Amino acid sequence: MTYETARAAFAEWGVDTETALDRLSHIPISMHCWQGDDVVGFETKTGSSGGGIQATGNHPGRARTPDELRADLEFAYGMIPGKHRLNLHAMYLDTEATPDRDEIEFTHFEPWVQWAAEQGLGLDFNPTFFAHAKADDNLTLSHPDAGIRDFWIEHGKRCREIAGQMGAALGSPCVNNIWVPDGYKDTPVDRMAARARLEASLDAMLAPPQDNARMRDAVESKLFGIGVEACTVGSHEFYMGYAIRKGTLLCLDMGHFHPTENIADKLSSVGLSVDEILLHVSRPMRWDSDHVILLDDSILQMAQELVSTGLLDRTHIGLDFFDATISRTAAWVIGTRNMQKALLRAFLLPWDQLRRSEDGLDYTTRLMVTEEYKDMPFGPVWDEFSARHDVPTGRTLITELDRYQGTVSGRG
Ligand code: RNT
Ligand code: ZN
Repeated sequence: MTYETARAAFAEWGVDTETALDRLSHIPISMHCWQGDDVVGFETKTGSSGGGIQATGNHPGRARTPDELRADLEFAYGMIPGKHRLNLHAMYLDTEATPDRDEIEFTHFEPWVQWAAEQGLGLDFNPTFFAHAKADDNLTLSHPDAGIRDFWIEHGKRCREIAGQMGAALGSPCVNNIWVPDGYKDTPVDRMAARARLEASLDAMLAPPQDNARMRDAVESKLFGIGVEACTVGSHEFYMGYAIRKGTLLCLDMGHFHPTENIADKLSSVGLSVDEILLHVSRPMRWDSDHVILLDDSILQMAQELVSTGLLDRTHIGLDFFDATISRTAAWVIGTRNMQKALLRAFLLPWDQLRRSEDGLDYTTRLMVTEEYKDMPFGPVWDEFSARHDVPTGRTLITELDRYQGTVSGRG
């Protein structure tokens, strides 16, 4: 089917595909660097990630240096329509120097900033509170030892400063997302003390004022992780309260809730209380497993909520998955495009009719429309979007992904 035929089919429902294509081209997705190297980073002394984060698999082609990671990213962005962002973690510094986490500076990230400017990418940032000897107890900002807390507070402060400079250099606010692994394997006796320490550390870290036009802080909650099954200090309630009281962004990671909770359903509630939301779009399988996102119901519902609530303008869409059993570049491309495809489908829904049915308590029509709509020709509209952005689809895309993987398979 041609794009023109598909366009006419949507027009019959009162939907303009051109408007949808235009809206989609203005939505940057923040692609996470850590899918490219299994969350290892470029520090000289690295241990395992810890904190319940685990990439599994040994597919060839893991990026071992910043240059390899940038080459892989350039290829991936070339297979993804539109202009996007890169989400960097502090442990991905690019420098000959060997600063500890409490010594990092903007200069250690300058090659990334220069490259991002050349590529027309925005940058987002994350302090790295794991994969470090001072995080081995799975306690950082909430550690009972003030010395360890201070070390991490200093790391966090430096990251905020680096994020601000990144945002200033690229003319686009850098979202600095704070996630700490802090928690307990077995039932703690004083949760309040741990949470009070986390709160005080966050307050100290966030005290230096930063310009909203340069950087914005986000806080990310979690339900549990491997090794911290009994209690996560930074729980959803903890951070939701914190974000509301302190005016930070709230980060919702789709793998950080009970498996039967619908994260899409949370947007409208959270959006009433916080100014901006950060998403970590992910696919948990039985636990926070961070599988590559599919074009499945959870992603489609997320996109629909973003569009129907009008929260798209106040939401930063970041991705958070890592699979080391498949081509890492293909993982980026597949996942990022799926997020875009979900948004496109949401833009193409006949919202007026759906809202009218719902407001008139006509749930039959609402159900008939959403189900009949599943047969609509979304594919040709997506192909048109990709063609306009010079990006292949279908079998050509698969050939390209295979070809690139062939060039990196020999990496040791
Ligand atoms: C961990 C969090 C966090 C990390 C990244 C690497 O459970 O989801 O966002 O995945 O910071
Ligand atoms: Zn996350």
